[in-house]
Amino acid sequence: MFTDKDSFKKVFSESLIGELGRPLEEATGADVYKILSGLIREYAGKDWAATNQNYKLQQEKQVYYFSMEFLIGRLLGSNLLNLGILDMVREGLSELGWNLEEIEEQESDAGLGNGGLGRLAACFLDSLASRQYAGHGCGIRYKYGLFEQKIIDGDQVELPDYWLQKGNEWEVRRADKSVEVRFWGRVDTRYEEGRWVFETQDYEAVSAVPYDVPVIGYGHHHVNTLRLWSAESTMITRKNVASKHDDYYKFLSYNRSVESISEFLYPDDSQYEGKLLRLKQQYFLCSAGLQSILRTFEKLGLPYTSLPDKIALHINDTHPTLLIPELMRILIDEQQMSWDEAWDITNRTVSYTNHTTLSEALEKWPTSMVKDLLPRVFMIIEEIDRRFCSLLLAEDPSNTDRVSHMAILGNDQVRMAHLAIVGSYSVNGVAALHTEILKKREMKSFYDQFPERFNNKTNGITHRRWLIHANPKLKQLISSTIGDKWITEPTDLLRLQDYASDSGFQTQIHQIKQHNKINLAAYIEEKNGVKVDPNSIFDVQVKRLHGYKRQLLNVLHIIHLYHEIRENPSMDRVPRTFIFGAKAAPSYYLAKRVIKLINVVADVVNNDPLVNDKMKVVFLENYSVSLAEKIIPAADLSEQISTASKEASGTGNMKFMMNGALTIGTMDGANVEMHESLGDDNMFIFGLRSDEVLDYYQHGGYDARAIYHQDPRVQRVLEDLVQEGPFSSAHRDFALIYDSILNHNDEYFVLKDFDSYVSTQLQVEQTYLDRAAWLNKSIMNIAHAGRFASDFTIDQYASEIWRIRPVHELIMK
Ligand code: 26V
Repeated sequence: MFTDKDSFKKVFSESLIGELGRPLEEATGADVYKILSGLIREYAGKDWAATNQNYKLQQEKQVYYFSMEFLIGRLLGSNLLNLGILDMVREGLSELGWNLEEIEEQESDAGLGNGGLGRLAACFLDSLASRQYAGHGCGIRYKYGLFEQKIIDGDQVELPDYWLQKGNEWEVRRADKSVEVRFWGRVDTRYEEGRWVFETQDYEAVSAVPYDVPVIGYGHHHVNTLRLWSAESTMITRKNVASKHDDYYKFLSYNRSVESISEFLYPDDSQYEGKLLRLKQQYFLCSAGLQSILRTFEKLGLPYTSLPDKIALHINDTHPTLLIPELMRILIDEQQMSWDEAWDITNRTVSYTNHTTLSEALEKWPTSMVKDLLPRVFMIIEEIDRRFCSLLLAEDPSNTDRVSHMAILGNDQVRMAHLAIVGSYSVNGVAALHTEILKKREMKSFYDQFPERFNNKTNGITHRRWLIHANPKLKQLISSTIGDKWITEPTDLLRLQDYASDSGFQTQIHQIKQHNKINLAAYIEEKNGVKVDPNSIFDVQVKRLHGYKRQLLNVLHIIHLYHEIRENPSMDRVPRTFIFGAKAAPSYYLAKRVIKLINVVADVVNNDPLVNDKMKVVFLENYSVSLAEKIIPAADLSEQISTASKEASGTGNMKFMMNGALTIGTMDGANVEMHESLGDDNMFIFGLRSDEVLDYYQHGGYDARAIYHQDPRVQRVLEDLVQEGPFSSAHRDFALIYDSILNHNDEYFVLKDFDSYVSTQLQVEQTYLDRAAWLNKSIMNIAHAGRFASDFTIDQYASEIWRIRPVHELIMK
């Protein structure tokens, strides 16, 4: 196709003419993006085919990562990088008069995820391919991704994200690989030739059509597949449409209901709601994914007893847990296996990751809903539950409390986490602290029952997207200082420790940070019309908006600072720019009030000449993967201030660290492990520890009002939320926030941690004044970030959970 810059330029120009009939001079940015991405897909196509061919020949064990979310963002840049042709293409385009970074902006973000869980799935796909594992993604091709956020008058407004409008250059529709998924109906049970036969009648059939996206690994011509399923009406139903007028309308309405299955991503991150359509989506993913996997498996010509040797099925949180009864159904009803045989295979094939201990996020489906929608699957869940409960009872006949506490079915609900644990051979948490909390508290009885299943896999991030692609100047500097080895072995970044106090190196780190800050400042001015000072501390909190993440603590500190500076305008304070980005679930009213509060505070602060040269506040709308890539490289300070015990891991914390930001944070999630590497010298830790928080939850004893009465600073900032004044008025009503703190006893301990947060922020300022000291810490952060590369995490999943090794013997181009 093309092998160097000149042949690239030639092929590119010819394709423009050949495919769009446009000469170079007349091409638009959109044309250039379309042709370029098409060429790249074709370029990777050979490797994709070769990888698949090799899997077939070697009969390699395949891992399938089932996830309702893959927050992959844009693919052009990361694909060029992983193919090793980024610089060549950038230069070639530049000689043709185009800037690659601007062309990248033409691509819509694939926002098929809510937050951490979905982005983790995307980082894992990148690492699976880059480390040459046979590991694929299995998800849903939502027509609408996570809503687009607009800020109007300070409020969040949600707009549909029709990301496919301009087409998706990376996907390939594979209609020939469609499968049928069945809903509703009733089960006929009969005894035939010595065994029970279960047959579902009068079901509604839906056609699941896969769209495959190549997942291109770094440097090895290794290309895996992300298979995203789309729901369509089946041909059979279409043919069944009689000429009768009435049936035609019935068909149209059936068609609409079918297509709604893959219509949109549920935006309610961390908040469970028992919606029928969501249950349909989950079963649709599990059934379609599993059928296509088993088709591939059957081509190997091996008995089903060898399934666990050839296939690993991983479920990302409980959302795809129906995989367990669905696999049982296929093995028993279609492969005529006995229960015990089927259970043994299922139990040795499925593994599960837990991503949260928030009780409001635990999925519990109403039994009647599962029973009606999936009658045969429900029978199997009942049987799994019956056997599990009798096992518990046999072990400890007097302890019926334990049985009802651990049962899969209880209170007319199907408890998905229980089903996931009982049906899997591995259950992992996503950071050391989180896994300990699962074992000792949230899932203690299951840990006591199956201790060998529980393990920790601390999350990671792909350094290719989050450092090499997002921060090319930093990448350049690192490579010219310690060589390129860190690119394939990220822990080699540790060698940067030797340069932490080197003033020449510090200056270069500083210059890169300034360059990134100037770029972000330009973006802020363009989007928000606010001029910010690139010499101020860029203090950043970007993540989903949730009570436990405590954006409120950050805002209360800003209000406090505002008062301090106004009272004493000549006071010597280091200028700060507070930057926020966050989407709130559309129905999470309190979270939306916090967005409004941030915007109101921003408006007041940014327009007050008394404070204005010392502080600015900006809320960047529509936080997304591509926006994160602009913000994170420009951050000085990373806010990771969740109520200890509540943030399972966090992954934003790792991205900031890798880009040289210092963290102010609680001892929560992966912050604990960051602190283990960095020590007190290189991280700002404050606030309650998780044990203290959990003890308060268990035994009570916290009184938010007492703090309000003791601390005049707290009183002042809280009264600002409800008294007529700079921040509040009749149409700026923050009484709900005030109530949540004082009348509902501050569930997330904002007041309790306020004092230590304020004093730690002062420490941050003092440190920033000493530029050499700050840069030293910044370099130490980059140096220790290699441990949090997802390549490392994936190696652990591969060897300890999935039992697979990298595939090195690929047929090369
Ligand atoms: C939950 C639900 C509940 C049902 C409705 C839709 C929906 C969508 C997403 C979720 C997932 C919430 C769990 C989650 O995202 N956890 C985050 O996982 C990250 C990756 O492990 C981790 O870093 C974050 O700490 C954790 O909050």
